[in-house]
Amino acid sequence: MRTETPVAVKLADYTPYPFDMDHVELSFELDPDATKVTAELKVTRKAGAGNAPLELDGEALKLVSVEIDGRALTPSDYSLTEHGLTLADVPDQFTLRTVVVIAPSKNTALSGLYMSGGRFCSQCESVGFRRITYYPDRPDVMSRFFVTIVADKEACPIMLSNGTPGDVKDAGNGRHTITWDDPHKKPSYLFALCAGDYDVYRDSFTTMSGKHIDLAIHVDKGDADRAAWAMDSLKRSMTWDEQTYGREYDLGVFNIVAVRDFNFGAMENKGLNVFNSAYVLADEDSATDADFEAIESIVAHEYFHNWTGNRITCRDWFQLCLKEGLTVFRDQNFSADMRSRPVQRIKDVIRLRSRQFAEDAGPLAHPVRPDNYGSIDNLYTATVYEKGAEVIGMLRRIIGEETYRKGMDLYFERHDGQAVTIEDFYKCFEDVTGKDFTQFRLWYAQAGTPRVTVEESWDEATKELTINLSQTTPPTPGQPDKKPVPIPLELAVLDGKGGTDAWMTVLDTAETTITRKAAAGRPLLSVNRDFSAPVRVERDLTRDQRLALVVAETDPFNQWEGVRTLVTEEILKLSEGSQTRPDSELVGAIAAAIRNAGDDPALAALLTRLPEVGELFLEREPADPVALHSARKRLQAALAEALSDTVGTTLEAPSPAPYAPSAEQAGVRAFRGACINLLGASEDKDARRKLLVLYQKATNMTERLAAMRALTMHGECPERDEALADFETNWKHNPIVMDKWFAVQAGQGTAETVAELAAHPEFDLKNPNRVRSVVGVFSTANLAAFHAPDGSGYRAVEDIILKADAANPALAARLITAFEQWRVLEPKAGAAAQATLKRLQEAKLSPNSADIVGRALG
Ligand code: 0A1
Ligand code: ZN
Repeated sequence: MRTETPVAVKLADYTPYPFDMDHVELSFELDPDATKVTAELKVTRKAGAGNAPLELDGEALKLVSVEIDGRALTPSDYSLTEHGLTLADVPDQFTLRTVVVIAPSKNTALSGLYMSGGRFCSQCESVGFRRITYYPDRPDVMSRFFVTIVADKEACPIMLSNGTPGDVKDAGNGRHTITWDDPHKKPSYLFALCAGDYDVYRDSFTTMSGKHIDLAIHVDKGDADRAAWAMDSLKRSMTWDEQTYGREYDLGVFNIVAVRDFNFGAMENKGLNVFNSAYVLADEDSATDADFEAIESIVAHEYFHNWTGNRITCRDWFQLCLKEGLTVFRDQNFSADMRSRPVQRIKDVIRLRSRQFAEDAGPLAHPVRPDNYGSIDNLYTATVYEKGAEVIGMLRRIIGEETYRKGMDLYFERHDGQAVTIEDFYKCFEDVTGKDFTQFRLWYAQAGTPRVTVEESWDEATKELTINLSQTTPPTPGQPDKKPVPIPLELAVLDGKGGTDAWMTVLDTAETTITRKAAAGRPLLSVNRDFSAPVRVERDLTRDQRLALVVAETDPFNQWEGVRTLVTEEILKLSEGSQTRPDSELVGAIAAAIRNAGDDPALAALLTRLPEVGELFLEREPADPVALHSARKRLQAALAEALSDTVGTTLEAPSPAPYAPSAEQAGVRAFRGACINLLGASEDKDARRKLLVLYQKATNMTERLAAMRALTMHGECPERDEALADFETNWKHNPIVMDKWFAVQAGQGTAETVAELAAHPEFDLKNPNRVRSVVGVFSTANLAAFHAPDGSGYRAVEDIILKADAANPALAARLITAFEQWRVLEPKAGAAAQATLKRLQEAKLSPNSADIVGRALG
């Protein structure tokens, strides 16, 4: 049976909820198979709301009873559907009491209340609360929540919810109870409940006004020590938000719970953040530097939501970027302050370009603030998050840091406790600057990545460089014509001796011309420094001009970008056959740039990393992943050869000891990892043996994993098999580490590898991390195999996606987005991808997956 794609919800249809619901009492009698949820809602009709009925959302609930002011209702008093409960005739003020029963143990969608590792846990954003009780499950209905939990003492010694805990009391029959009171009004999506037996890592924090906060991280038994880094990250985040935004924490307790089965990275529930355990647990033995870095940034992200998301929330889900774009911008700046700003910027841009630019160029393109959606879970996109963050970055660049802070202060003061819109946010900046941001807000309304074309000419007589800048934004689904957007471009003219004349211009028309005087000879022009705007810059430069620019460049981001552009052009030439071997002069220049960056090993590591196949998709149509992969490998091998001495001396030196997850040490290990990776690409006969030794001698997970991955780059060989077998033996009891074992193989192998991994006894369709480490990695990081022209890659994932969809629609829908680029692929793969999407469309899909498939096919 074929599923219809969901009906679109439109921003233009927004109407306020006709009732206030300012006091909510919930009571949970926890039982994995039958949890009884009693909800008492104090309801008041809003002035001017007429005689609107009371409409409550509800899904997968078993209704036991409904009462108004203590009077039991009969089914003829209400209308009950699979989406909710409607009471037509209600007084202006009353207490509604409902009792429902839910089955957390059967909840495989991981939305609402579910079980993970034998413990209760909830996920309510965006629309999970309606799977817990009947309620107006929308972010503009804000209430004070009192939550009582009754649970078995032995199974659930710890019972958590939002706010402040009351005393634990005996409830008879081996059960106990607690009531949590959250004094801050909140929407239902920020509700959370976790209960079970945990080990707890505790600490405390004193805020800038001297308030004491109890901090606790709840993890699996035996894992408490591995929460130390997450705790350290949390305390640094709390300090940073005080110092950078003047924001103090506002409850006496802050709890984090780590769960193994989770659809996303983490969730910012008020005072009770729930995390995917992969983003909490770390130690040198089991976690890589990338893991430590991810934990630091996700802990910060969720904590920062306390102000940007919780204290001030979204009026409706179209405003999602109001909290997400802003909070990503905040966490990126936190990470930049904790580590290296240029390195952070480069990593953020790699992520943006590989995920968001691809999204913006395909059938799933949508504005940062969409004006309609089919399935809300599918709105958690790179565009909303990453492009949303870039837009805030441009705002700050245009108005300056101090004014940005004034605007933010006003936003916090004016809208605290409210559910607001992007317009409300920009009004604050209009009020502090006196400027009009109407045109700037086009960044929220227009999809597609703007292209900026740069042309220059030099007048030797007047010593003037004339710069012509023009912009266009390509058409995207439903948006054929685009208007010019304001693009802040950081520019500089460089004299080649370190002299830099830098300035910023805001390109807000289709085209403009600027002239710049130079002191002496023709300077070199540096454009979009620090990636000041999320655009594609097009310049007609020769290879030698680009090389000269790399040498003269004084902006670290653009130095990296210059090398990146050269490397990209080289891979494209190799993949198209216009060149058969990597150009030795170019390879030498790249190797020199890498050696010169030696005093910043993190930057050197980034220079060593060639663009992934997916990033090259945007450069040419049709994209041929197999040819791109092979070209990339050839360039990598040439680079490995040119850098063999550097690789040798780097890896002969010992790894930093004793281990610390600091940025300095991580930088050193990043370069060591880059060298290990070059050995993976190396045609040197001895490379495999060297890699196996590196694997065996590694003193930390970063290098151990890098060596194992590099061995898999060599394909089937005894050394690879030995490393994989050893890793599995050592880590089979640690699911987070085993995810890496699955991911390494999915990232390099073929369709057959996917089939083997899916048949492994530890492959678990119900665990999102495990499914992502196989299917997600294969389809996004192993594109030559995924997009194999014979369709084998697609067949390998199709069945898994269908099975996953039956259990967990949000997970499956996300996996299907890997097919979004089918139209730009070379004809054979393109046709096979399209055929797969059509088969999926004919199958019985969840609304989430049907939404993606329908849009992808267009
Ligand atoms: N607000 C979270 C992300 C998140 C969104 C949806 C989820 O379940 C459907 C879970 C988490 C964040 O930005 O971190
Ligand atoms: Zn977020």
